[in-house]
Amino acid sequence: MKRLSLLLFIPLLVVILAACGGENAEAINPDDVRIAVVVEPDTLAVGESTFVITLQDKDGNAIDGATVRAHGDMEHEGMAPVESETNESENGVYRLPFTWTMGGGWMVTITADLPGGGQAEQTFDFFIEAISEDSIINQTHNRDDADATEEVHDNIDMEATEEAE
Ligand SMILES: [Cu+2]
Repeated sequence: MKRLSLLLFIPLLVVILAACGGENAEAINPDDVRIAVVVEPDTLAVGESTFVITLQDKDGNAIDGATVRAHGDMEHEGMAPVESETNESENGVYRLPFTWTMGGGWMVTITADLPGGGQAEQTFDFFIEAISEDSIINQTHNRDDADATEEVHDNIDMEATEEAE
């Protein structure tokens, strides 16, 4: 019974120490930082988008207080790189505006200057459709809004009939 209570006490102590450690902003080993990126909207097309970047340590704890940068290059030569930066985050999630200036293959390097010093970096590949984001939204809208499309067709038919007379 004594051994059991000791076993319970040790994890509790670890939790308390971990909670206190946050205030000291202990240096995080950059090799232990996990960088995850989701792009909004999820349709990858020319135009404005947002990188939703999550920073976590090796235990899955959110990392706030970093400065996060995106540097995007196309796979071919002769394009101006696209850059973006933020130091605002919530629960380790950083939102970074990013503009895809051309369709094709992109390499985006996400760099995080960590709060305790050090830098984590990871490169992600994306393929961007040459059509604009707006045209994709419009296509989807028309498909979903079948009634509106039918109305347009009705109008066209009426006009055609009038012209014929
Ligand atoms: Cu290009």
